[in-house]
Amino acid sequence: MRTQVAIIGAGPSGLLLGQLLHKAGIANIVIERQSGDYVLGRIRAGVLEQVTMDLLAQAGVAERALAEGLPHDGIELLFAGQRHRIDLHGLSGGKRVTVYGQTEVTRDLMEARAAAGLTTVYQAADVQLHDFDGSNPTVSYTQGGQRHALQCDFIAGCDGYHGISRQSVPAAALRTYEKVYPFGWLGVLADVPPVSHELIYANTERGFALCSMRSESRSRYYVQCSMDEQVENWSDEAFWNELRARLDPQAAERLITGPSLEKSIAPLRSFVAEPMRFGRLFLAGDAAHIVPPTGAKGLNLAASDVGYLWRGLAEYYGEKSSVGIDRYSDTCLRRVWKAERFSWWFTSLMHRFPDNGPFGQKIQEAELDYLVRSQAASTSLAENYVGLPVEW
Ligand code: RFL
Ligand code: PHB
Repeated sequence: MRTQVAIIGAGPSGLLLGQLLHKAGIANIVIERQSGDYVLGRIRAGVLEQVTMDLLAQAGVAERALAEGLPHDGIELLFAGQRHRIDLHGLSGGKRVTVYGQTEVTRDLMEARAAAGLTTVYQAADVQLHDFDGSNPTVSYTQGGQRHALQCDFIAGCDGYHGISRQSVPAAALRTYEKVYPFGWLGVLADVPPVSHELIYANTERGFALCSMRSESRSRYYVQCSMDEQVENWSDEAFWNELRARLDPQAAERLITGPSLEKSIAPLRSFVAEPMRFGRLFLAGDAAHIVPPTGAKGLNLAASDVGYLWRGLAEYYGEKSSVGIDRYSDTCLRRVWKAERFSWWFTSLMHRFPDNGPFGQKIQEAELDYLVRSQAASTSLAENYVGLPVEW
């Protein structure tokens, strides 16, 4: 088998890249370890920047996100018992975000890929990458008990943090940066109307909480928890009680509870691998970098990586120029590090850290107060939250 670009991973990065390359007339095959249903069962991101929406439109898959996604012009910060609105739209010169689940983005991309008749190999075991430092890269994998080899011009490693692509790069060629946070997020998805029409990020004595949503009738809530906790030990009732205790009285009263559709604990991590290109292998999305979810940046960064990679590859095949792919890593990393900084900062500001101490606590309170009283500080939050500009 041969294709132009072999894409490892059918998450949002891999599927979006596949669709954009297809639109540019570039052949590609996606190789995914799991089944399609398994990929769709993972509940993750919910907030899309305009840059991500624009890329979905360029890939021809924005119709449902535009029709069903909820445009949000602001977020609320809750601390010291009071909510404060950050006017994202007003402070960012008219930008907004769209609340639309990653599951739905993935579903739309899968359907578009199937409709275009493009090949996706699901349940591919023991995926291995070969010769990407030479001119004839190959991807091998086992499916249905048989070993297959896929030859290609380039490999796009879109296989997430635990994927094989980054691990295939010789350790000496890779520099990694990592920070692990001393807590996780316990998340619940439920078919109940959201407590408020905008997202609420709460810093409380009991820890961080986030009220998000997927639609007018489906809510997504999170509470900061210790990484020693077991999800099985959290009944729905215990979760709702903990969330309610972290809200202001008005929100607590409005909170509608119901059976959870999904409940999970996610660790929080900051991670970057540099560079994002090795010969004919490109890393994109979570395969190259992880942010803690507080700033809602993970999926959006994955999309902007893909935006650069797709443009670089289209230039390579169309104009026979390798300028775009040669600049890929540096250009992506400039945006990645700014999103890393923002996600780390917002995480540090909104969570209770076991080792913060009374001085750290007072500094956090002062910064929160400054953030909502200073237009300069609120503007910086808004500018980052809606998404920093891309360089294309
Ligand atoms: P994914 O989604 O992990 O997809 C990678 C795919 O690769 C497959 N794979 C392999 N395939 C073949 N061979 C192998 N050896 C393979 N190993 C793995 C996997 O099965 C999978 O299908 O990475 P991708 O595409 O780069 O997408 C990244 C996003 O999923 C991620 O950044 C976001 O979900 C992060 N995130 C958020 N991002 C936002 O922009 N806004 C948000 O509001 C937001 N909220 C979140 C989040 C992540 C969370 N968790 C659970 C980490 C909330 C949470 C709780
Ligand atoms: C979500 O809806 O899952 C979500 C929203 C905002 C975040 C993180 C997660 O910052």
